[in-house]
Amino acid sequence: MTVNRKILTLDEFTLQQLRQFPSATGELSSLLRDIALAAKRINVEVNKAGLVDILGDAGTINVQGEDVKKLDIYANNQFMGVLQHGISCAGIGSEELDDFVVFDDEVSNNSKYVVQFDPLDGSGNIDVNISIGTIFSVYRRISPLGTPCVKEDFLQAGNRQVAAGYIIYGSSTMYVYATKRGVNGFTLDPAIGEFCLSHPDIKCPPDGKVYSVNHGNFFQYHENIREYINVCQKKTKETGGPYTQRYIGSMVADVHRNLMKGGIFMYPGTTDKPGGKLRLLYECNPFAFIVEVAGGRATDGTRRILDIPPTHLHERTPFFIGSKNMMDELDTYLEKGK
Ligand code: P6P
Repeated sequence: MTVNRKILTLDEFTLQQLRQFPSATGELSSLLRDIALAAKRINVEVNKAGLVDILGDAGTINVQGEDVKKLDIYANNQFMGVLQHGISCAGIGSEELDDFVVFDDEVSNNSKYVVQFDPLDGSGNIDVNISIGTIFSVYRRISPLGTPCVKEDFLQAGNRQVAAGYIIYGSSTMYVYATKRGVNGFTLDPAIGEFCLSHPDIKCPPDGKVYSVNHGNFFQYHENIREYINVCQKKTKETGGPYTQRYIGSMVADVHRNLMKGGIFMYPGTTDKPGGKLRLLYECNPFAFIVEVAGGRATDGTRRILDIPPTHLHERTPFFIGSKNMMDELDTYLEKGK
């Protein structure tokens, strides 16, 4: 008897994927479900941020030197909690923590994966009700099973990711994750408290009409980038435009929109921040993995993001990501004068 299930929950989907690989241990599926549980708990708090005293600064400064919002801490602790008490994760790296955390218990030391995450990206937007998000990246550890994970487990290039994903807390709450087999999106159904498959096999359109960049930094960008931005503004129907500029200061929301509808997101280096602002390990690598699996591209302006060898946990990189043909056109400007 075939069971007709029009709407698959995340649990059912991951188990369905697992059944296709009888030799799989189920650790990755379990890890993805653990992340979903933490996301559901965070979603409850995000949705009532204006109603309870969880809003506003926690009065502390994080390793990035930024005011830490109480939700940042709550979100960080939720992810650490589910991962530490699961069966799949040996340790974590987080935007909110100075160094990586080794769980160092018998089950964790025998777990195959380590996870990097930004628990609540765009948290500066919490107080003004703009969409925010969680970003995560999963690696198979390179240190021997049965021992505590080590720093090298967290400093692998992005092309070694096993899975990556994000949760966007917006008009609805969506959980999007990629493995090498594809990108799938799940929308939270509050009625049953489950993420349900709503966007199977997401593909990034090869072309788009949206460019996302902080124009306030325009005169701090390299001249080749300024030239490309001017080209975006001059696009006509005849040249694949007109383009629209959309930038809401929350990367998860900006990149999600461009992934779904086509577009390009840019956070270039500036004269103030030549190395860029965004973090390689837990912001750029996960999105680069997701967008590449969906057919798009991601670079630092010169190198493929996924090929950059990390040197430390919180390193920054210039970041360009989006529709393949838009990225290819951007490259023609970035290569000038090289
Ligand atoms: P700016 C949020 O703080 C964030 O890390 C990303 O989510 C966002 O895209 C970017 O910074 C916005 O930075 O300098 O343009 O305000």
